[in-house]
Amino acid sequence: MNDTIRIDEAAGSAGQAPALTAEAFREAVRAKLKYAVGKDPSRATAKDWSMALSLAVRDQVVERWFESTKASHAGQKKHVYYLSMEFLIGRLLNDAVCNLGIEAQVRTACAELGIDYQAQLEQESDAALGNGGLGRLAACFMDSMSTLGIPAHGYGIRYDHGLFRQRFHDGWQVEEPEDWLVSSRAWEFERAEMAYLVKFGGQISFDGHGATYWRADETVKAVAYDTPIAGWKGRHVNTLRLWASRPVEVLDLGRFNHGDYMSAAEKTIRAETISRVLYPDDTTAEGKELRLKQEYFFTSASLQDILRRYLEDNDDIRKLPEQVAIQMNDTHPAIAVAELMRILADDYRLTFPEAFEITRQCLSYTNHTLMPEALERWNTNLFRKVLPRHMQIIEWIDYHHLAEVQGRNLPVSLDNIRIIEWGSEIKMGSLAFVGSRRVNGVSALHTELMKQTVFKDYHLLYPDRIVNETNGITPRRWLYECNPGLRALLLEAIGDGWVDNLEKIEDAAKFATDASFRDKFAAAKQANKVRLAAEIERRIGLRVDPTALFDVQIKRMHEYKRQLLNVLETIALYQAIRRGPGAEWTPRVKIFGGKAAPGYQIAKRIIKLANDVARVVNNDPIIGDRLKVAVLPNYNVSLAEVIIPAADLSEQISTAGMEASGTGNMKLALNGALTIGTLDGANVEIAERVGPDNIYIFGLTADDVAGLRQRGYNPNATIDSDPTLKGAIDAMVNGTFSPDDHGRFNEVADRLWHTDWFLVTADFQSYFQTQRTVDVDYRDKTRWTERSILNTTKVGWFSSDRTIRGYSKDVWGVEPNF
Ligand code: GPW
Repeated sequence: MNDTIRIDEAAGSAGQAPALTAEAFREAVRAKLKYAVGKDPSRATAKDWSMALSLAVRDQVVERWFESTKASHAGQKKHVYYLSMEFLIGRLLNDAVCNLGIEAQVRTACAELGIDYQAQLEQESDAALGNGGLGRLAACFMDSMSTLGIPAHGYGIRYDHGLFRQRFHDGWQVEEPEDWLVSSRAWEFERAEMAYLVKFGGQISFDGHGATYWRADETVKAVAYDTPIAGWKGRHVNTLRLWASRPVEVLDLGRFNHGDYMSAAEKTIRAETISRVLYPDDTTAEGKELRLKQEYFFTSASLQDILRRYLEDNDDIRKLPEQVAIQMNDTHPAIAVAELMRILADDYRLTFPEAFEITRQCLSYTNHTLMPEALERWNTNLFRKVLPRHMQIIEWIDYHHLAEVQGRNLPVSLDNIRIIEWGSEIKMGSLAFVGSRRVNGVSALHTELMKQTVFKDYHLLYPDRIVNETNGITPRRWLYECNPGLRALLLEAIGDGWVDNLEKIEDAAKFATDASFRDKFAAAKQANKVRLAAEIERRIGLRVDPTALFDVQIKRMHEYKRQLLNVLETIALYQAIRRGPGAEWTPRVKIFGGKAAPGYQIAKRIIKLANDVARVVNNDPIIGDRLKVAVLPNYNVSLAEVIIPAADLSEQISTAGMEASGTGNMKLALNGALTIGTLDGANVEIAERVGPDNIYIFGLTADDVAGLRQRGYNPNATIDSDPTLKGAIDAMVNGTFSPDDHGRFNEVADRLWHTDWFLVTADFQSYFQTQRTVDVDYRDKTRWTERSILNTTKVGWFSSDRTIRGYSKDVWGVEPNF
């Protein structure tokens, strides 16, 4: 049965989305339900329909995918490879439908089949193969590379279990395994024949004639799973290739036949463990053996695949850099430096100096943090045990690099540029830097700090290597798809040029003073808030007033992101309202969402604090609708898609100098939220673009923070001199929010009193005052909407399309096709 759909070839060749009729699509879904899912309509569950629908849409994507692959081969252009431990993709059905421009037909077909499109979308599980910003950035980049027609592959790990599901039990975070594969399989193709061997451990020997042998003591097979990623209008489709780890032999038959069933399966379990789970730590490096194996596993398989593809059309391995640009998303794939050298030297018999030259022309490295606890270091003993050959290669690189530098007579400290520190730890950031063509930061401020701090000496040695590529977000998912109300308004006002050229959204800035546009803009926001209010009630049973100010902080729970500052302000506001309920208050709903790493005790306690505060505030009859606190469990991409369009105020309140960029800040501003934030990461650039009247900046600058920390900050005096702050901290420890356990937050308070490394107390007053200005400003609805429109229309520069154009030019040396 041929159940693919005839596409209008004339339209297709013009680079436009081919026409697809609703009837043809409806029949395709019917056929999928019957022949691929194996169900009769009368028996089909919602999941069955959703699968049939996804498979029918997938066929549409596959058509363009083949064309793109053929065109890339024929074009013989340089190919981009994006290596990332994390891809936080989220759901794919609506994304594919919107990118292909077939939403109308799909909706009509669904209606005719008697199924609800929206409900179908919610059947799909959220592919959470990432922790937070870094993984979501990789997903936005995949979207943009397809949209720009850049031939590219994303490479990562096909974890059986992505990021844990978060539940609250009595306000405490509880982690549960998630099972995305149960319903997301519709989008991937297993490539059983695309498999590579990856070795670990063992011994190295030399034959005396220049050949090196690595006799490993463990070998696993990396099997490819491909997901097509369609760009805007389906003009180009790239591949996300994720590797699953499998045993080389399925079963130890010898042991099995001896009745030793358990140990017969042992190798299988050992091998499959490598791609079993995503490490749930965000911006903290854990020096665990399994993590190292995961990093090497996907990097090695990806490099083997890259070289195989290169050699299909080329025969001179030395010309690899002309065809191949490999991006390392942070240091997680930094072992690529040693692995590519190993392959070139040991398999292709190039000398180390030759191999090193080629390697550093192919690879580039993106740094996403300067926080010491996040910079990966590997113990040399562990490393030598798992990757003995790579240890030798890294020792060679370190030695030769130092020798090269010593000859240059520059004022750098050799200790600062060593890759192997004290002979006992490998600094992966240093390895990545030395092995790269370009190294980039992710916002202007962050790149500047890279040059001044962590990579200071390297920057002296290689002044052209560090470049800035400020992060961006895809306007397809983060406006067109998640905010249909605003999308429709923009389409009506300025057409659709902004969808793949987001700076055009500025054409709508002139409507900020147009009363009728403003009303429609406000109405779209209001509808989104009603939708979110319903979701809040559904999830946590809390009723909120959808006309209140929606104040949103959604991101991983981390001390440096300072959810605690927000909670303290909530407490202080609660106390103020209680003292004077008759005053003029601006009704507010504080919305929190975010997971804490399972081992991050203090972050988990702050979640508990937020929940305890929420319980007390939400049930206090004196407070009523003046203040509500909604702590939403299991924040993920899909929940973000509901929260972001509904936000009025975006909390970006990290300690200045600590958030490399942030990307939630961009998503919220694009959807019309005003930012309250510090001059940190990309907030600085957002402020430049929206202008000082349309953003609330408060607190210490990165320079202030550095100075204060150097002088030694004493929070005591600050707390004692600010009764509002002191009142809030006191309430935290006197049992107001934890009557069952007065001591529950003692440790949190002690940290504030004694060290306060993240300078929560230092910024409190400025933050609290700024929030009161927000209260007053929000009451002027006309003016607020005007400023909200100016946020939406002035942040077009933060499209990930712009970011990818930057990488193409400054880092990869490729030319976008669109
Ligand atoms: F530690 N980021 C993240 F730098 O989400 F590797 N996970 C991580 O493990 C790291 C960084 C790492 C984030 C940054 O914290 C955020 O500021 C940035 O916007 C994002 O990466 C994308 O660049």
